[in-house]
Amino acid sequence: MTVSEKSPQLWTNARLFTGADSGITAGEILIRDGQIAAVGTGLDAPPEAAHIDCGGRLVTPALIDCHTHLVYGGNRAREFQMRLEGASYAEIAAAGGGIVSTMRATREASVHALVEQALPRLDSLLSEGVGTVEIKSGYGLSVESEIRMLRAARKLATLRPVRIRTTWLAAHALPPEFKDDRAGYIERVVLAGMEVAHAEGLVDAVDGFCEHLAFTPAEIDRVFAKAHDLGLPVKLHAEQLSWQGGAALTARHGGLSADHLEYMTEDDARAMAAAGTVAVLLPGAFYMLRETKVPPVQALREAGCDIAVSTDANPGTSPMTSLLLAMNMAAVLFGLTVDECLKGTTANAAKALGLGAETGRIAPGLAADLAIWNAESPAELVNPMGFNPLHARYFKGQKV
Ligand code: DI6
Ligand code: FE
Repeated sequence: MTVSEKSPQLWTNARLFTGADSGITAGEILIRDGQIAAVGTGLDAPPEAAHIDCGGRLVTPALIDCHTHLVYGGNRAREFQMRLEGASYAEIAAAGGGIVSTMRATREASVHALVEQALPRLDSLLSEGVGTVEIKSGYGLSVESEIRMLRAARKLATLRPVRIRTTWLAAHALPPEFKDDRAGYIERVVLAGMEVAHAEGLVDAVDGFCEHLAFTPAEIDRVFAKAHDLGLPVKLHAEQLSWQGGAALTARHGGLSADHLEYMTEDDARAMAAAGTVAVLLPGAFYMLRETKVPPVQALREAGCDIAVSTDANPGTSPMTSLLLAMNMAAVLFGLTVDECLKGTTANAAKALGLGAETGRIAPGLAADLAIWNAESPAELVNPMGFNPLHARYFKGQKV
């Protein structure tokens, strides 16, 4: 049976992980106009409603990857090989590698080429039931090429059934031409470019990399102040390799999320919880860098901080395009529970993007972005490594 976008649907015989509560419940979903109209049992459906029998399968909100660098040029496989053969990160950087090598390949690529290179990565995410993806700039490091990255990100949303949120991350690294002029880079590229990109409707949020090898809290503070002037929400790569105070800074600015967080403190967790700033954990980067400092998950729980999980898909430190694998790694490496992993890729990931009222839960009024799994319980999604149990994905009520 074909189900048109407008015709109502009654899904029956489902095991629901709603994202709103823990665990699963047996239930039904009524969908109208691409939105969830009702959730429960014994729902009243209009006579014209299409009936979809879920066959006792697990149904979750479509997954949300809330931190990715999916758009970039080239790859860093050769550098990976060099590191395996004993080269240090510094040697590779000195030989023109690292973020700067991706910068060069990204600057050389047209919007079309960036889209073509990103599509297979996007398709990898979507094939696992993802319905919303955040994509950052940050590999162009000039106004023009950062904007090109975000145009490519927006273009992806016209080519696939997916919701894309774009993030201005010009404060990712200092390009070589500004090596001796940090303030000039912030002023003329990060801040000025933010304004231009925002005027073109390309920016949903503003991010930065706060780290000894990237930008200081004082520099990020300026970036955030500009974001506020433009009415844009902020988020930050914080305490990934060392403690810098970025998480607390983000909380002070009422940020959507602070991400990575291996080196965060209990005070940071309390500040983030009080500000409603989501803690986004990125086990792919932890794994690739062979990091040993685990983010303080118990402190986040005790503080009442919402936790999300994401791929951090990027060519250098997390060349991973599987959100299911990210969940498995968050469980095994960081000690998250199955429930935390699922909430972290649905309800809390939506909150990290400011989309909590639009998607990420199975609740009335939200988009009917849903995933049906060949599974009976959420643990069956988190446990396997490299296995995809997706049965069907729906985007705004349409099977895709
Ligand atoms: N944190 C990271 O680990 C990456 N960016 C960031 O903000 C590094 C990205 C790269 O090496 O290309
Ligand atoms: Fe990142």
